[in-house]
Amino acid sequence: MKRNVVSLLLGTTASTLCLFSLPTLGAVEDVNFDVSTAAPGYSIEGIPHKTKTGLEFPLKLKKSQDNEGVNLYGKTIKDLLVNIDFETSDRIRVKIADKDQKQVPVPDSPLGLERPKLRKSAKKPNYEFKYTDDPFGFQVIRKNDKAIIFDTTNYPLVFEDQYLEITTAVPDNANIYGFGETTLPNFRRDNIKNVTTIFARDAGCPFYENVYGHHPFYMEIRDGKAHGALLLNAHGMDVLTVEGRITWKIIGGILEFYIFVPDDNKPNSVVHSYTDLVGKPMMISHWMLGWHQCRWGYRDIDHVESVIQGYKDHNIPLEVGWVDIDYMDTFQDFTFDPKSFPEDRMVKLGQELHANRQRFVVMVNAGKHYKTGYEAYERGHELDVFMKNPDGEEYVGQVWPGYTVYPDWFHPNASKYWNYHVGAWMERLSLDGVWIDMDEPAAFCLGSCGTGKKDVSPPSLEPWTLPQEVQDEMFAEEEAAIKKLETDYVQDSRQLLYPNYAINNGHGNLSTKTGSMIAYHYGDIPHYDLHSLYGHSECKLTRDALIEHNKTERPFILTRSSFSGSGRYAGHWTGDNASKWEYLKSSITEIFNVQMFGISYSGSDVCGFNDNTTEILCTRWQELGAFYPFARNHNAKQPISQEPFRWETTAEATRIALGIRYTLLPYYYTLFEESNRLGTGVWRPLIFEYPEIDDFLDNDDQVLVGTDVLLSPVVYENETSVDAEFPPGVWYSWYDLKPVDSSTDSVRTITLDAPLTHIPVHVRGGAILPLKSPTLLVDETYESPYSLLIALDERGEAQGRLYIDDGHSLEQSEISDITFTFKKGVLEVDGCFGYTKAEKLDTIKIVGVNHHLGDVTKASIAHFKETVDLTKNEDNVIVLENAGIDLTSSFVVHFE
Ligand SMILES: *[C@@H]1O[C@H](CO)[C@@H](O)[C@H](O)[C@H]1NC(C)=O
Ligand SMILES: *[C@@H]1O[C@H](CO)[C@@H](O)[C@H](O)[C@H]1NC(C)=O
Ligand SMILES: *[C@@H]1O[C@H](CO)[C@@H](O)[C@H](O)[C@H]1NC(C)=O
Ligand SMILES: *[C@@H]1O[C@H](CO)[C@@H](O)[C@H](O)[C@H]1NC(C)=O
Ligand SMILES: *[C@@H]1O[C@H](CO)[C@@H](O)[C@H](O)[C@H]1NC(C)=O
Ligand SMILES: *[C@@H]1O[C@H](CO)[C@@H](O)[C@H](O)[C@H]1NC(C)=O
Ligand SMILES: CC(=O)N[C@H]1CO[C@H](CO)[C@@H](O)[C@@H]1O
Repeated sequence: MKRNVVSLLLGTTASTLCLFSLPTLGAVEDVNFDVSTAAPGYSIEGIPHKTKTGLEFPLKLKKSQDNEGVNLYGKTIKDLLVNIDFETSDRIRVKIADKDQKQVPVPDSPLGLERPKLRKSAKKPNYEFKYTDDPFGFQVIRKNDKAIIFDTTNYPLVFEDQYLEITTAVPDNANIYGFGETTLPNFRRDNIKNVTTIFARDAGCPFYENVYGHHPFYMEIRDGKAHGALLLNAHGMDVLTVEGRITWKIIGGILEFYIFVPDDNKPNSVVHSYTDLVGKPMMISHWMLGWHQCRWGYRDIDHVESVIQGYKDHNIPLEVGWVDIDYMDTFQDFTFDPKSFPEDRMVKLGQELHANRQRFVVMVNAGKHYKTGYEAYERGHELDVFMKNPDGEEYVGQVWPGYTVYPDWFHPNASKYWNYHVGAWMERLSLDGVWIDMDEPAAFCLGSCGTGKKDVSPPSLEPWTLPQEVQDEMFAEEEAAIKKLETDYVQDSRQLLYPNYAINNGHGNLSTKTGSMIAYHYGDIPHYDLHSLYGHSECKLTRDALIEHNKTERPFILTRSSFSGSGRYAGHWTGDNASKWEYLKSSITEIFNVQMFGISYSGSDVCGFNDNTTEILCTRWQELGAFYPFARNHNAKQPISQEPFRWETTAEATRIALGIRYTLLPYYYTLFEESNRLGTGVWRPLIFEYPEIDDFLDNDDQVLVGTDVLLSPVVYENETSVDAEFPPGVWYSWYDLKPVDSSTDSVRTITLDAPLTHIPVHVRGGAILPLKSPTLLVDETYESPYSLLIALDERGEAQGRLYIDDGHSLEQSEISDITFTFKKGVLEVDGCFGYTKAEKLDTIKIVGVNHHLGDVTKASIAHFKETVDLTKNEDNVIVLENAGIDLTSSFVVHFE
């Protein structure tokens, strides 16, 4: 569930109107896109000296007339220290920090980011670093083509306690991707004049505004070559992408840039380098690849059971049953609604799902009811783990149960607290994972919630539904209370509640609808400095708690809020979108971004969260959603039901598309292993695989699953065909195995038929895909023998890979990593065969044989020294059936 406040206004005419208007931010016109030319800048003091890993030198503020350009929005910091670290051959760090170390960087801990401990500087870096002394500026130059990929030398550097500004030059019309989290229709950024605000926020996906996660990372593709940069900073910021430059305007912390320059200049390698730093995406279990069903607003447990039955009755795969906050007793974590979701029935539901080899996941929220006698409050209070107000009392927000307190994940007792609650909860319901929500953290207070409200009920559980005058009054009261706390108790010299530089935050004031900026974390650090790390740190502690509970299973966590590196702990859904065509389309962009941020297990709510879906929209969405790395249909409370079996066309389209997904399970799983090892996304934009092809720079309508499967979905209303772009080479339709076109050396745009229940899917000539025979369940599908689809390229060759392990254990003692190579009529199967459980390969299908293997009728399997007949039931395709080969050692098959 979840969602922002605007979404709850659905059903009123006023908000319905606003749902259709794209940018809702009144403040956009107020954004100052200029750079601060008045700022005096800094110069290097003395001679830079070498460190073990690079260079270090102090900077001093330059003199300016009458201090002009000083204290623009905060207090100018005069003395800085620069560290340049040549960390690896493809990564350089440029850190500009205040000499006194008063500014709060991202903590060097798993709750922030564990920085690598390096002893020496990279031997042969792919980059050069240059700087100017007066004023100080720097450049990073890519060695292999001398391109200046980062260049601050012609722009001001501003370093104040609450305002930092830095700019890099980029080419006009630069191809920039990333910066988030924000919901965008297009993957390639608007680089003419745009702002991306980065600050974790509970908001139902308004386009162009900041939403749940904080990811100050981008990639640029220039002349077919890619590089990337992360500004590791957790403070609120505006990133201005303007013709010729990128400007960061940040309200705190330090400037800590990591610039990624892989030697092969490939986009995927940039993601690889980035995730070397922030952490690789978590490895998933087989079952997590199955289809998930959820809804906020299931009336009672019978309703949930009827939905699960509905899937069965319509022969649609369902792997995981989910329950949103509805099951809770007055929305309190770790409780049961005694009437609609009694504990015994919930326990039984978990047991039934397991008996049917399905899985069970429920929601847990961040805020805990501030109520005497409520266990999750009392225990946390005893351990003293909740965030504090400046007066030392527990900080109070408001979420679904009423007034709430918030665990401070930075507190030393937090893991003790969380391990207990999460562990006990998993045990009690025999859950397979948890869904953590409202972890921005969300709070419903209109201004900011106050202090001392234990056992008190708020004026309304949904304050945004009150008449505007009442809301205004509450806002004023809340603001007054928080201001008083600030005046009476806060020692900080900064303006934490209302910093002078107002980032373009969608909710306006920073504390609105989230934790107060003057709530405190352990070590007296104001929320102002850690806000965007709340969800990330909760993910880390939740993962620890799940592992503590079951030390052998891969944990399952789905989170709404995230930070750079959260992908190592959790998956992410893109939040509370709406059942609208724009959101079906933008889900592609969002998933591309999130994949690039290192969160491979990600998807959007299929058929849309808010608003009524339609049969056609839901059908198209199911078709595409069936291929999301994380695939779940999820709905809000008010809209009409949208499970895929509600309409026969939707059911039919879903059966077809999920049939393909389940067939591709070994391919997906192999991609997830690669992602876990290298960082690369499971879903990729075409430009990531074909960076030299300019046509793909702004293609965000089509999706590559890995390198070999191309989706060309219908994402526009009423369309029944797709103009799909195909990279050079042969591409075969998944359905009839016919090549799309014979031209092989250029990009082709081909109009594909896409009647309502059909999503065009193509396989790359040159690929070998490991497949299974689909059933309604993942485990059962996995029990079927493997088959191979060999799609020949124009030379009659193909390659592929298959990763096998037990599919669920955290540590694997046996794995197989198998490579398939097809050349000149011979299939060679090689690699490592550590997984000893017998895995059969039964069918080998070769596609595109006419030019290469036209007359072949027999195959001999060297390993078995026998010859088998081939069938040729379709033009251009030959099939070897009932091969019965054990995938436990290398072998060769000759097609004669
Ligand atoms: C950002 O770009 C989009 C798409 O071009 C545009 O609709 C939006 O208004 C721009 N935002 C600003 C602040 O200019
Ligand atoms: C952790 O909890 C214990 C037990 O309640 C308490 O005595 C201790 O003060 C807590 N630690 C901190 C750092 O608050
Ligand atoms: C932010 O807070 C200030 C001070 O209380 C108030 O005047 C202003 O209206 C608030 N802005 C928004 C967008 O809520
Ligand atoms: C961990 O989970 C697996 C799979 O559900 C189960 O088989 C195993 O018994 C669990 N281990 C413990 C210690 O609970
Ligand atoms: C959704 O559909 C229901 C049932 O047809 C209708 O009552 C409701 O008003 C619709 N909601 C919206 C926001 O259109
Ligand atoms: C789609 O078709 C319906 C029914 O003919 C029509 O009402 C709607 O406006 C069309 N939508 C678009 C985007 O053309
Ligand atoms: C629930 C919902 O629709 N949320 C947002 C969806 O996007 C529109 C358009 O950007 C916003 O106005 C809504 O608030």
